[in-house]
Amino acid sequence: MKCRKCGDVAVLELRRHNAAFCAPDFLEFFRNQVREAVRKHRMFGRDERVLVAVSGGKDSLALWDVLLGEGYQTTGLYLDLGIFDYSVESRAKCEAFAAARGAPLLVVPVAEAVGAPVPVIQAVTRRPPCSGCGLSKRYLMNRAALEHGMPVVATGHNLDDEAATLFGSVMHWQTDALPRQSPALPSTHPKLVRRVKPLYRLSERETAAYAFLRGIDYIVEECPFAEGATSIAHKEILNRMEDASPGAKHNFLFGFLDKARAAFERAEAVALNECARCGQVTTGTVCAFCKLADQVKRAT
Ligand code: Q46
Ligand code: ZN
Repeated sequence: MKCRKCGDVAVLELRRHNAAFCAPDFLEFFRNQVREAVRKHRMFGRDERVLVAVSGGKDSLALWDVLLGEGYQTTGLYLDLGIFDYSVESRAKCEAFAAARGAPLLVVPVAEAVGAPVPVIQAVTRRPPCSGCGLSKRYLMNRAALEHGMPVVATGHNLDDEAATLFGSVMHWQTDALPRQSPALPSTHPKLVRRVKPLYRLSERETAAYAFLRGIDYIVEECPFAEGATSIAHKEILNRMEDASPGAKHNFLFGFLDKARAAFERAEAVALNECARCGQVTTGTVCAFCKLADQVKRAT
């Protein structure tokens, strides 16, 4: 196998691109995909401060690494979910990454914000752990960005994540979720920051290769609650399709973004209010996060 760019020995074959690359040219290919994502969706500019949500995993640390290399003004945000050893280890990976690069990192413990860590929230609400966790993460990312004057939050979602989410939404015809499936969600309220996913053009295998080749020390274990999640089943199905037909995931996601997404956008905008308690954006009177925190407070 030879590198498509320079003809040297290739280290990685990308079947969906019908190409193979040596290490330096793969890294450049990877960065180019991020540049293209940022450019195409006008994710952020050089004059803007970007909050990069990091979990300690390969995707978010690879993203931060690329953005630092590109000279963007970034700050990391680690949300400490309080999920046993997984959180202890993943926090240490993020802190070591930030310290080695002299990059600023904010750490927000969910237990302080909500009143209890994710496993306790799960027990109190008797709902799947990812439900309270996901809600808290979205809320706290936005709040941290607002508090620190940053107009945009970037997350490490990759092509596999996005294709699996789309697959799940289509399987259940969650038509209100479909318009929100986008590499870049604009700010629709002064208290809602932009949300962007600069890795959406890159597969999980590619972010793993990037992290490995860049010597990034990341947490390999998944969150213990991820096991058995339907998103993992959807990823497996898509991987089988990808094996049989390279490019299947890419075509599924990009076809939706290019040809179908607009059809699901609602004509009328949803009215947004400020939560009577915390002032963050909600469609009701009190936001879901404040309700969750109340429920936790009553039970603990
Ligand atoms: S939502 Fe669920 Fe993740 Fe939270 S509880 Fe773990 S798996 S970390 S992406
Ligand atoms: Zn609130």
